Amino acid sequence: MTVKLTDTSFFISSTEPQKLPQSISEVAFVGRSNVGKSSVINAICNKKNLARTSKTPGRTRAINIFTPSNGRWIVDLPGYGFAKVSEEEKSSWKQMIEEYITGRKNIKAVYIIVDGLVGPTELDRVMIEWVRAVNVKFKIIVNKTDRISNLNLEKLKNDTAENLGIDKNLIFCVSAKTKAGIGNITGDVGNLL
Ligand SMILES: Nc1nc2c(ncn2[C@@H]2O[C@H](COP(=O)(O)OP(=O)(O)OP(=O)(O)O)[C@@H](O)[C@H]2O)c(=O)[nH]1
Ligand SMILES: [Mg+2]
Repeated sequence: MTVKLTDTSFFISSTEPQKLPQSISEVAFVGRSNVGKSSVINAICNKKNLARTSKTPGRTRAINIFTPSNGRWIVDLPGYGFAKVSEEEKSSWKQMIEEYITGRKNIKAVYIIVDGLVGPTELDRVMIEWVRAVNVKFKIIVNKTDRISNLNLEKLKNDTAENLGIDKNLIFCVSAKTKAGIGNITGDVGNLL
């Protein structure tokens, strides 16, 4: 069975992951601040303003949960690595993200979004290592491909796979702006949920 994402609506927002109920199934989106987590969620659900997006990094400050169908969750997490946030706030976000991910029985995958123009950063590697260590499945989304001149999707996928030392099949190259490649994520999320 594949879950359709077109009727996704906002469910709840929380900064206390330990108080969240369990879901039937869920997927979460993580990544550095401003890489387009909220934009990708809007794109896969084909909705403009489901998740709040912003030009200013640090927009999403809580765990925001959306649901395409009762008990099935799409989870937008705050971004990591935003320099302008105080150390205290950074560490509280880190704790919130880690507590959330480790507390979920039915999490099917974490999508780690990286910036197509910047490429994977040290923080992204740390995140990958961490989700591996806690035994949660992950996939990589390379977003903002519209900003890459002379885009060669096959090469981008190969280079990213090599760079991160992971299987090519775990990588999606997309643009939340133009919607290029977004259907593949919609399908993948629908299948996982
Ligand atoms: N060119 C381009 N811009 C994008 C794309 N996706 C997102 N953006 C822009 O990037 C900025 C950040 O997008 P968000 O979706 O708010 O990013 P986020 O990762 O949720 O950010 P935080 O919640 O602050 O961590 C916005 O100005 C978006 O319009 C894309 O595919 N291409
Ligand atoms: Mg966001």
